[in-house]
Parts: sequence; C-alpha cells; structure tokens
Amino acid sequence: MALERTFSILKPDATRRNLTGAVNALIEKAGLRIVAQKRIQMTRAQAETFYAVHKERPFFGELVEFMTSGPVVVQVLEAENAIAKYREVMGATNPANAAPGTIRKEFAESVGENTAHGSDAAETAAIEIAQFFSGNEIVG
Ligand code: 3AN
Repeated sequence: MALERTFSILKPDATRRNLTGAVNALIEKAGLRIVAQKRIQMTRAQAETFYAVHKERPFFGELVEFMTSGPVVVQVLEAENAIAKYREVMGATNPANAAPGTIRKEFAESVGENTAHGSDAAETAAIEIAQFFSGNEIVG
C-alpha cells in the first residue's frame, strides 16, 4: 500500500497537562511520521467548521467550547495505512473503552476531553489537512 496521510489534533487537555511530547512518543513508536505540526489557538469559527458534521449532536456546543479553551497542536501524520493505524493508536472515543497502551487509555480524561483527534476516512483527512496546512508546510 502507498503512503497515506492523516490529520491529527492534540486537544487542549493535552497541551494543558504538558503531554504533547508523551503523545508524540506513542505516535512515533507506532511508525507514524509527523510530517507537519504547529501549535495554534483555534477560533470558534475554525472549531465550528471543523466539527460541522456534529452540529446537530447534543454535545456540539460543549465540544466547540472545549476545542477553543486552550492551545491545540495540529499535525499531519504519514505512514502506510496512516488513517486506520492512527485510529488504532488513539483507541476508542470513550477512554473507558480504549485498549491498554492507546493514547486515550493512557491520557484521556473523558469522552469529551479525549486528548487526540484523528481523521476517519481518506476524504475527511484531505479536507481536514487543507483546513489547517498549506502544501509547503508539509514535509514528508
Ligand atoms: P472520534 O473522535 O473518535 O472520531 P466522534 O467523531 O464520534 O469520535 O466524535 C468527535 C468528538 O466529539 C470526540 N473526539 C469527542 O471529543 C466529542 N464527543 C463524542 N461523543 C461525545 C459525547 N458523548 N459527549 C461529549 N463529547 C463527545
């Protein structure tokens, strides 16, 4: 299989607790290469656009509040099968259901404040990467 890219966010609970290096260590240990990375403060408009698919969900307001509550680290990760691989490394959305050794099992505080985001499909990965990175910021 060819190299694939996925989009990742280390969420405000990770920056607040100074865990970005610890999360990156799990990412790199799994063979995912961080080919772009920057720390930003997401605006409300950026968060609402990013999570537009969840607009009708009851937790949407809370999710936007949380994602704008502090800095995040946005990343592009590259590997063979990167999208599925990163979702495996993150673990289940709810940390209570996440497998041992996954990012969410090790670090996440709750289903809402769950440390990491990873794209769920090739199409969404391309859209999410383009929302935060220009082509020349990604160096594989
Ligand atoms: P994943 O991030 O594992 O793909 P999604 O797409 O179902 O999960 O949810 C997107 C984000 O919405 C989650 N990462 C989490 O922050 C938040 N979220 C999902 N379910 C809940 C919930 N029941 N209560 C609060 N926040 C939630």
